[in-house]
Amino acid sequence: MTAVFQYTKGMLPEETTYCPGCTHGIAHRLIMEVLDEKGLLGQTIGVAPIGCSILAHHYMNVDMCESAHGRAPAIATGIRRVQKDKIIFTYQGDGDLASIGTGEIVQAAHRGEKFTTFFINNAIYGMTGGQMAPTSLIGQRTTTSAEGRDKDSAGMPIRMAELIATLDGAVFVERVSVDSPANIRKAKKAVQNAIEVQEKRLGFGFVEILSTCPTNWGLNPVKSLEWLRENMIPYYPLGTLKHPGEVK
Ligand SMILES: Cc1ncc(C[n+]2csc(CCOP(=O)(O)OP(=O)(O)O)c2C)c(N)n1
Ligand code: SF4
Repeated sequence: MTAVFQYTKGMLPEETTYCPGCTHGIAHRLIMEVLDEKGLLGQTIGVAPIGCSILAHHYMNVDMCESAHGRAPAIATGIRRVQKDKIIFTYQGDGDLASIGTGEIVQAAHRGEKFTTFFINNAIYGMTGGQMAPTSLIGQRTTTSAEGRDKDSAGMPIRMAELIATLDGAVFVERVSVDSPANIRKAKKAVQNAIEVQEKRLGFGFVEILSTCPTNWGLNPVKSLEWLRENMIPYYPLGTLKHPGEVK
């Protein structure tokens, strides 16, 4: 019998703390599946963020390090300087990366640090109860924007992939989504390409993954996927923004 689906050795057999329908789990699985398939689990060091994925090191079967809020790129930079042979990645939410850690991610990309960042954009602060994030959409109701995000007081939602793509040190930048099987397959391809870029040490790699937060969006898992598709993708267009051309 042909196996069509298998457990990946990249994930530890732990029950996660994620809410039902949260797509953090899909993002974890994709990254760890790629590392498993490439035989890189034993050579990888991940840096976990503050946020709902703070316990990513409990779930991912690679060496991992925890970082203070937003500081994962600085830690990954330090690890890269002393661990030249390793595959290194950061895994960060939008509050972590696009708010408190904006300086760290911009400077790491600018320097062309040779690691990969997986940026989970769920347009809200998940762990702390649903406050507005820099990525929350105009009109989006959050606990700190009860009437909906207002452009005049909060600015427009920040498009991190576009911002990072302006920096010369960033060589691979792609935005993907995990809202449907087809998009999940494309997301996996982006993860594969980003890791290949790092294996070749071409420069900084950034994969933005549009994700859901059913709990703080106040929607069930299926409606959350629809909300992502109808509201996030039009503002955060999917696709490759930067590609070094040396990977397939
Ligand atoms: C310096 C600092 N400021 C604020 C916090 C509180 N805090 C913890 S998680 C979090 C939000 C995380 O949101 P995000 O990065 O979007 O991840 P998600 O939980 O949505 O996956 C905040 C504000 C903190 N831990 N440290
Ligand atoms: S609060 Fe949101 S981001 Fe956090 S685990 Fe629950 S659904 Fe996921």
